[in-house]
Amino acid sequence: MPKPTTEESVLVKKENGVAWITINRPEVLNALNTDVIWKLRDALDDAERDPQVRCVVIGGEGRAFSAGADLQSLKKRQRQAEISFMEHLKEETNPLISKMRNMDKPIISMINGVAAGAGMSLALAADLKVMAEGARFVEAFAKIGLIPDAGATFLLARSFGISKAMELALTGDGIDAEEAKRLGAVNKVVPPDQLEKETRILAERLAKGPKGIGLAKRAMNKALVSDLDTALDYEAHLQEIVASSEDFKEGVSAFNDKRPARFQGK
Ligand code: T3D
Repeated sequence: MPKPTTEESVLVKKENGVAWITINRPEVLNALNTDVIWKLRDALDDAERDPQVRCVVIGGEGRAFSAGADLQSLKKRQRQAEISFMEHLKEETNPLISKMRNMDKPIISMINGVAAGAGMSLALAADLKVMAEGARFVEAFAKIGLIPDAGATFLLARSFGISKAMELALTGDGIDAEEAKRLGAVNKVVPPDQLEKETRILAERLAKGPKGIGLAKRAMNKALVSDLDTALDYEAHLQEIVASSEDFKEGVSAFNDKRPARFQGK
């Protein structure tokens, strides 16, 4: 599929080892069109390659995180009969979700407001979630006649438990931040005016972490879809790799010297 280019629909800034990636279409609650999806993928590819970046934050500009698929451009594409959902998902959206789960750097979603449909999937695909009080998830697919996508069928039950996940998937209903936290789907719920500060504290802490963080993410995600023996084998394999890292040497030295470790991510 052609890779369109529009300026500024996704903003990226890098500070103190953290890449801040912001969807910037506040007038449509950061709805996801093809352009945004490609730009998110580019931003993640860049963050993955950049050795200075050791943690990523994904957020939304304005009052929403993301309202999911852009229903205006979807309607236009339906009218022009140029939409193959399967092609779009397989070639554009699915690789974005896979990249988030598979890259060896931690990703935090900073959920400032509503996260709906594929926007909810995007938020849940992150490794850690910090959510503002008053923000909410809306599993909007059923309301417009679609099934959950962008990884929702995988992520919902793992985030909320199967009963709530099924309820959300079949009704298209929403769930508020406090309930999402109670069910274990998000890590922190904070007052809106503290959201960026709290996210920054967490992100910069992870950005100072050891190389092992990325491999821990990989092992945890693999274990979600494997049996115990496979998980044990994979842990042993990755531990062998991380045990020869500079950060492991530094971690042990720092412990013995009774000082804080200074990890380099190597
Ligand atoms: O890559 C892929 O395409 C993957 C495929 C994904 C499929 C999906 O994601 S399906 C789900 C698509 N999303 C939705 O169905 C959600 C639609 N939006 C809403 O239900 C509501 O807007 C919200 C619950 C998210 C928020 O409600 P509220 O009352 O806070 O805001 P609002 O007044 O409805 O929206 C504000 C504006 O944003 C409004 O525009 P206007 O009237 O001010 O000019 C509205 O049309 C626009 N907007 C909201 N959501 C979308 C949108 N424009 C385009 N696409 C949207 N999804």
